[in-house]
Formats: sequence, structure tokens, C-alpha cells
Amino acid sequence: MNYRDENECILNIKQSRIPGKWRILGKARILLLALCLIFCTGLSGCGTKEAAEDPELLLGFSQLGSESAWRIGNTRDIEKKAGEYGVSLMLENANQKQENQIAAIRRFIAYKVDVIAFSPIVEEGWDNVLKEAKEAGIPVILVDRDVNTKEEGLTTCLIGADFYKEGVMAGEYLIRKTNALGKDHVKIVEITGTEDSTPMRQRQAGFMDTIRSDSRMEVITSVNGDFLKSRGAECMRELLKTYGNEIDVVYSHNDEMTLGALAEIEKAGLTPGKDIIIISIDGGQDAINVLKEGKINCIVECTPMLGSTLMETAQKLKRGETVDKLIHPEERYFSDEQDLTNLEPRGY
Ligand code: GYE
Repeated sequence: MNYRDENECILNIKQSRIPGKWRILGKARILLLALCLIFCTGLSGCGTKEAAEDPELLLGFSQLGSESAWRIGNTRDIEKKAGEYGVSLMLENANQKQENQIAAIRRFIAYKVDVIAFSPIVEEGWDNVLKEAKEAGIPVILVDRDVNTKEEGLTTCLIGADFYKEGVMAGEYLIRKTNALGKDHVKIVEITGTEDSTPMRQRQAGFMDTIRSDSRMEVITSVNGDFLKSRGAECMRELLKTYGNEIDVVYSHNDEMTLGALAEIEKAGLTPGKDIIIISIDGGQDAINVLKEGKINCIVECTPMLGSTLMETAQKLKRGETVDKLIHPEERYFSDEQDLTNLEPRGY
């Protein structure tokens, strides 16, 4: 069966999933099963015990798109780890559209996958499809981003970064930098990620809560760059037109938008990292290289490597075990305060 024709990719849907297969076999099936039983009980450690403990798992994963190096790294890691853990993965890419994600989840339900995982592009609008998954008895794992549903218990857990803490780390860096430069007032522009997405909401909240009580901080405007490089550039162009040399700080919710913005700052004859303090989030290799060149001042890490935890959690759910409701990876920040010469390659 090749699912690839219909959407981005799919690996190994087991033949035994095809509805009606076992029904057709009738008496032959019973005979086959009996023979199998006799054969296997006659052999100690022939593998059946292990298989019963860890039955093969079919996981449906709806990725939200390919908007950034982070997202591409995340998809690759999930594919790689599925292979390593022996998990059959149905992977669909929604190309930034919520309706595509809803349709993908419905297909996973129709295929009777064991576990559904998805990275919701925005927080609202999932109630109906999640109720359908619940009625079908299929557990749902949230990867990376959260949902906001009316009913409790429609999802089992969330595996993803603590975006609020990332915003706090960004704010704390800015306070330290302002102290180091001895500035008594800084004007900040914020370029946010996709509106109504969890990282956009939490990265903003964490940052604002951290700088709010510092009277030197002034956020002059906040614009939506949708986590895209092209939008980051557009936003920066507009911001420079409106505020010109007034801007002291750019706080951008991801590396892609930051890299787009940097090119515009340079085009305007300003030096990013010096004339304007640049704070970003993610920590992909390209952005880290630019930080090392001194054009970005701080990058708060957000790791896309969630694949192992996802596979382990899905396997636990398949075995009927309970799982932690919230799993945050450990994260740090990279900045011009540190010696980064020996930093390991980021892997994405
Ligand atoms: O920071 C950004 C991506 O949800 C954590 O989405 C993710 C964010 C990530 O497009 O680059």
C-alpha cells in the first residue's frame, strides 16, 4: 500500500491492517494459528514473548509544515527515530494549513493507527477532530505545540519546549546586556511567530513578564512574522521605515525571521549585533554561525530533537501504560557572553 501518492510520505503500513483480511481466511486461519502455536511453544525464546511485550506500533504523525530549519530538523528526527525504534510511521505534512492537519488526523482514525501525534499549528479549533479520535479509542500525543480545547482529556500528553521559559531567558539576557552597555533606555521591536500558536503566545508572555518591571525597557511595537524568513524581512523593512534609527533591540521569535531581518538591517546601513541588539530563538546551525560572527547577540535554544521521546511515549501508550502529561526537553541559551568555539554542531 503506498500512501505517498496521496500525501507527503508514509512508510510500511502493515498488510494485517487491511480490514477484512482475517475474516476471509476462515478455517485456514485457525489451522495456521494452531500450527504456529505448536511450533512456537516447542521453541523456548523464539521471539513471541518479546513481540507480545512490544507489539509493532503504527503511529500517525501530522507535521504542521516546513516553515523553518527547526521544523525540517524536527521532521527528520521523527522519521529517523521511527526507523530506530521499529515504529511504522504515517507522516503527513500540512503545509501550514490547519484544515490539512484535521484531514490528516481523520485519515489516521480511518486507518485505525495505534497512536496519533501532531504539532498543532494554532491552539484553537481542534475539539471536534480530537473527540472523534477519543471515540475511536486512539490516544493522541501533542508534539511541540499545545491546544486549547473546551473539553479536558482529549489528548494524553505534550512533548515540547517550555516556550514561556524561553521568553524569560530572552528577557533576562536583554536586562544583562542593557546593564553591560550602561543604557538607561532601550526601544524594542518584537517580531512574533504565527498568531495564536503556543510558541508565539508563550515566548511573548515570558519576555514581557520579565522586562515589565524594568523601567528602561520600552516595547515600541510587536508585528507578526509567521515564523517565516520572508515575513521577517518584510516586517523589518517596514519597521526600519517607520522607526529608523530609534530601534535598539529586535526580539524575534525564531531564527528564520531573524535571518530575514538581519539582511534588511544591513541593507539599511546598520550593523546588527552592534547598532541593534538581536535576540532570537531556536539555535539552528546557520543562526549559530551568524551569532559567532557577532551579528546576533543571543539565541535561546529550542530543540527540535523530540523523536526519541515521541517514540518511547507512543510505545508506552500502545502497551496501555500511563505517561507524563508534560515532557519538556532541557534547554539553554547561546550568547555573546560565552565562548562558543567548541560548541558541538547543532545537527539541523
Ligand atoms: O521555534 C520555529 C518553528 O513550534 C518551536 O516553530 C516551534 C517553532 C520554532 O517554525 O522555528
